[in-house]
Amino acid sequence: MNAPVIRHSACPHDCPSTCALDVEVLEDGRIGRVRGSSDNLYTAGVICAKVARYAERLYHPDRVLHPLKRVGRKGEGRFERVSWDEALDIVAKKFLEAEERHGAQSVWPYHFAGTMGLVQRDSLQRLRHAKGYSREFETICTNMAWTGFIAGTGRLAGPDPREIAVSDQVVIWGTNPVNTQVNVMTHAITARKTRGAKIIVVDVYPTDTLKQADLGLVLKPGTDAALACAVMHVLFRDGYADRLYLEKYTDCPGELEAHVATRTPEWAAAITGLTVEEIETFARMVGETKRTFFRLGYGFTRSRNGTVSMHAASCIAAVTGAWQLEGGGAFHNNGWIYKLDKSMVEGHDLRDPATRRLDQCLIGRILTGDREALQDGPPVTAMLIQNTNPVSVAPEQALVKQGFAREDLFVCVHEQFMTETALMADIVLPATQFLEHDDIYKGGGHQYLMFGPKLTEAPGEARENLYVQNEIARRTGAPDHPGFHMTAREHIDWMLRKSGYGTLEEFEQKRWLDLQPEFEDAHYLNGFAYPDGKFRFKPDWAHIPADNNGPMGPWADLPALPDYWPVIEEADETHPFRLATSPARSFLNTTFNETRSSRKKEGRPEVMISPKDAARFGIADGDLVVLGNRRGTVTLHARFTDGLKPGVVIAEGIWPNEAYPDGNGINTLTGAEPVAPYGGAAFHDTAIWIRKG
Ligand SMILES: Nc1nc2c(c(=O)[nH]1)N[C@H]1C(S)=C(S)[C@@H](COP(=O)(O)OP(=O)(O)OC[C@H]3O[C@@H](n4cnc5c(=O)[nH]c(N)nc54)[C@H](O)[C@@H]3O)O[C@H]1N2
Ligand SMILES: Nc1nc2c(c(=O)[nH]1)N[C@H]1C(S)=C(S)[C@@H](COP(=O)(O)OP(=O)(O)OC[C@H]3O[C@@H](n4cnc5c(=O)[nH]c(N)nc54)[C@H](O)[C@@H]3O)O[C@H]1N2
Ligand code: SF4
Ligand SMILES: [Mo]
Repeated sequence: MNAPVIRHSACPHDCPSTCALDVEVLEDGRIGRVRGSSDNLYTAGVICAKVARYAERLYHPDRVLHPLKRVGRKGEGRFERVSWDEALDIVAKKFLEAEERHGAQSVWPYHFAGTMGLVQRDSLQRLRHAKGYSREFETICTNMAWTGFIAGTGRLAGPDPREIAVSDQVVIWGTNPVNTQVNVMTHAITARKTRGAKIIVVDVYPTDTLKQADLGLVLKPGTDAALACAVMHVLFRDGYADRLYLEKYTDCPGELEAHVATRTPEWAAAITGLTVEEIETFARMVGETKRTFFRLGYGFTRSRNGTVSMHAASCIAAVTGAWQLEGGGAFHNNGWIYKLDKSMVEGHDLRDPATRRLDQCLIGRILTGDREALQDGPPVTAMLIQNTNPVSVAPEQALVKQGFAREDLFVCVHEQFMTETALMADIVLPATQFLEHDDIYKGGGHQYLMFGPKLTEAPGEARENLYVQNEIARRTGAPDHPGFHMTAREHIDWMLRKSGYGTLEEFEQKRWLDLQPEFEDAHYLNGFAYPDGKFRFKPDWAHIPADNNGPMGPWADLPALPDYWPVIEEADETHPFRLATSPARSFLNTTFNETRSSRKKEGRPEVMISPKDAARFGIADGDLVVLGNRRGTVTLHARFTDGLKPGVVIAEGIWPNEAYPDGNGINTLTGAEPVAPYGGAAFHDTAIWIRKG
């Protein structure tokens, strides 16, 4: 047999690393091993284990291969094979019926980031806008983090992430890159090896990232802003603040200094559960090492005060003036730099801003008829779901399941696997995986725009998202639009040309485009992205330049200056524990739930609890325990874990509901109420009680 041919792609998953991939294509056209491209400076030859073994997911015996029509009761799991034509005709008929009965807004196309491909993911918008279906306010992941970061800087961008490797100190805050974005570790370890850089990690339990740190801070969930304020207190107190920088580049340094004067390490210790010494040490390390790179993750923003925490952490770099140095500053995501023209893919000319934009996280309330969540509009009676698995990942899971069980709700799920959402569908359509279709990807955690071409044939009758979107448009009589007649490659070519990035042919040759802005821009040396060029310690919370539905949640009470904002779901006598639902290494949300190797590595659903806390409730290591709150209960096994703060428990991963003895997944416990000021779900901010099962 000949040696496999190496072709190139990009990882399509919702992971900030968006790795450049070298893919073995075997003689028979099948895919072999997947590796990280070593000539991509961010990927630098390293990818996570779950994607390295992607063939397991591609050639999985459980892939959906044919269109299916439900024959049993809802959710019973009995389907029969039908043709694509028959399936799509049923979908079109049901959508037209819904439209006739309650208006077009009773149809809710629902998607997220199962693929991050800009064509296959976002073409759903074109269908939605063409038909006037309800829009989707995409809140499940980024709202608090992005809003909080933009609050200070004015835009979602920062220093070149590759500069981590030339930093003298890397602060990895509220992210667990060993699990969630392995390349951050690659560059941080390079800095450690080549420059003796220190690595500091802030998390709520001893993650595998934290265990590698020179200083690992385990604090109570939702208290990061207190830590940030105390750090700034010390920086001002001990002369580490860069006063020239503050004067030139920030809005109100004097007010901030006066404000944090009372935010002492003692004050923060009482809130965070850290020792005064830990806080002083952290602050001193940050003060003494100006070239510090703050790599701010999503995890610490998934709390009811998460936006404030992100903003507070980003303020530290402005106090030290770390932004001025290569390898210094704060980075969260590079969304702003790409400036792609997506008007064709998304059909912007068809968009009617008056159409309601339903909050994705409120899907449970929406499907169970909550008037406020429905924005006083018609009920949702028909859905097309692509790239997401709400019957596992959405908060208020009990309501979500109740909603999907409605007999009067028609659901079409386009999927690669029989997910728990697909099981609730009336029609299931087989979807391609990324190596079976063309797409274009932008890196959130780096600065490359990348190409992911079709490299192999899809199995069975699997078809790409674009096909389904275009066919439903045609069969429901949507107004015509050139976007409905273009192939994925034509869409990519159009997007590149219109954005000033050349042609698809050139892009394909280059494999990626490095869109890193100039140093001065990336480090905001030409000013921050507000009209006066100043970083905001005091943001105008109702007018952050971020995508939003207008201010929501208790936004009017947001603290003016960085502060600990006590709106989290505090523990109390009846709910003595705080639960965070951190990411599992071998799953990506629920993707890879289906592969045997990932299932084996993750074992079983467990809750990490400190032996001391467990003893108080008569719980032994490995016992079945019940976690509960007003939203429901979850049964799973206890795992003794050292290094947790008292009263804090961690459940890693989004396992399918069915993996739990009582069929209730972890999101049974998480809440959906929008976080201020622009929404999002507080997945790591849940008060619960625990008892022996
Ligand atoms: N293996 C794997 N990789 C993934 C994912 C996955 O599920 N598994 N998910 C992908 C997706 S969709 C995303 S958005 C990214 C997210 O990746 P990250 O930015 O890493 O964010 P999270 O996964 O939410 O959580 C990161 C860490 O934050 C910690 N944390 C929780 N609450 C707090 C807090 O209050 N303070 C602090 N300091 N830390 C806290 C958690 O314990 C966790 O270790 O990862 C992506 N990559
Ligand atoms: N408890 C708890 N819940 C959470 C989180 C948490 O930290 N804790 N994290 C939240 C976050 S950050 C996120 S982003 C969400 C993510 O939640 P989801 O977006 O639902 O992510 P996945 O569970 O990975 O589901 C993606 C689905 O898309 C499918 N898919 C992939 N590619 C394609 C394609 O090309 N076409 C089609 N039709 N389908 C495709 C996959 O097979 C998979 O079933 O979960 C959230 N839920
Ligand atoms: S680290 Fe993230 S982007 Fe890289 S291969 Fe793994 S899932 Fe994909
Ligand atoms: Mo996410």
